[in-house]
Amino acid sequence: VFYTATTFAQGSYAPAQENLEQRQKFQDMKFGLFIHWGIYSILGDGEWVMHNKHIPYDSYKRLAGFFTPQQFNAKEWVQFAKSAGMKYITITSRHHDGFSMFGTKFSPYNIVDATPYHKDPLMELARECEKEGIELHFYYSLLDWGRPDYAFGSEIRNGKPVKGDWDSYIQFMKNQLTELITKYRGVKGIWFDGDWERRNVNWHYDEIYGLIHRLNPAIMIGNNHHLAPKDGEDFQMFEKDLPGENHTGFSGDSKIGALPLETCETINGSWGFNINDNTFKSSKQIIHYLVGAAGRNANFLLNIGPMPNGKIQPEFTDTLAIVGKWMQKNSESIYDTRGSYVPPQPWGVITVKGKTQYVHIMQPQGNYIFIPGQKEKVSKAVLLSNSNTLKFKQLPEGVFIYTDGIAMDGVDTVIKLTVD
Ligand code: JFZ
Repeated sequence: VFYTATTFAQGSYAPAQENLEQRQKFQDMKFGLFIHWGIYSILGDGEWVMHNKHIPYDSYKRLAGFFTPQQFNAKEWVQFAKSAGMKYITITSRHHDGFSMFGTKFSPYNIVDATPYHKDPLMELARECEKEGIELHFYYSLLDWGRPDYAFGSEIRNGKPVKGDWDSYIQFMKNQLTELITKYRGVKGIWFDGDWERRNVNWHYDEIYGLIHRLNPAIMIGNNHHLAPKDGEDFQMFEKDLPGENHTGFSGDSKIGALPLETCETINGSWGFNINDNTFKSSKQIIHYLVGAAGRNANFLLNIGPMPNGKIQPEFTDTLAIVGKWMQKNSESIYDTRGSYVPPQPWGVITVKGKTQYVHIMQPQGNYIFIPGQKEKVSKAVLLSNSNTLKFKQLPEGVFIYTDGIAMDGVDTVIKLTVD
């Protein structure tokens, strides 16, 4: 398939052909693993612990001396993602605490130089991902609580913090992003975050995005700024909200645009490891989120916070094993699909792949469901689970599908429609 640049053109950024192809691949993958892991994980109180507990930067820095994830095993993480049915991993390369979880020449405050571990887990992950056909994306924080050139807390005037050295900070980010893109072969995306902390500063996105796309035109750039997509971005993300929803209150400006969509959500209530968070979502809730995202034409990036020793807690592995089993039976209704033009219904959503439409009934309604505004003529309706045919009636205003007498699935009853 050939996608012209104008299909997605916005502003002055003209995505390269390999970028347009990557956007299709990105949308085909549908399900990814988000990982928040850093020296904050040691305290088991989330990735904001330094800020929330008012820990001075110089005290917080000592955590690096205790970071020895002896049980970290890239193979295990990649297999964990794969067996859950995930196709990509987005991991924190550097969060707001400013600690680099990768080997970098541009800051001594990194996992190779500042911890007794002395190894680069992101390099191991990159190699393993490439071997296993899993895509790797890097989360990268624009906000930095500790660097003197960023000068957290400084007043902003004329697009720059009054204190610090803004030019030096921007250059630092460019240097690190160059490392992340050129040294970690196979990286396919950069997930920016922290813009919202300094709304009136000049982030020099034109230069930063330009640099990334020069180094690798296929790289998918996304930014958790909760605003309309900016020139140079390749996908639009929604944090803790399905596209079109606004539960968090900060997706207010996030009108759905023309770019590929992604929504992220946590497996419990925390991004980074939180030893006191037992608000685990059920496998059913996670499957519903995934299906709900797919029906809204979006990827689902599900977050876990691994423990400081490098292990993933059993509550997460247990839940995702169930999700993986569901995917083994139902993934044809998820991968490579796009959301239907029929909006989400009280009973669920529809995903589309060519002449096949997958009707996902997540909230059974009684003896039938109604698909309003179904345009294409339906020639056949079968249950995905056993291929049994279902009765249906098509009217100009939509299609009735009769579900009486069929065994409804407790999670998601998938009906496969063949359309003309
Ligand atoms: C950010 C991070 O602060 C958080 O630690 C995590 O990495 C998450 C994925 O992203 O969280 C946000 C982002 C935006 C807002 C609030 C929290 N916001 O716009 O109010």
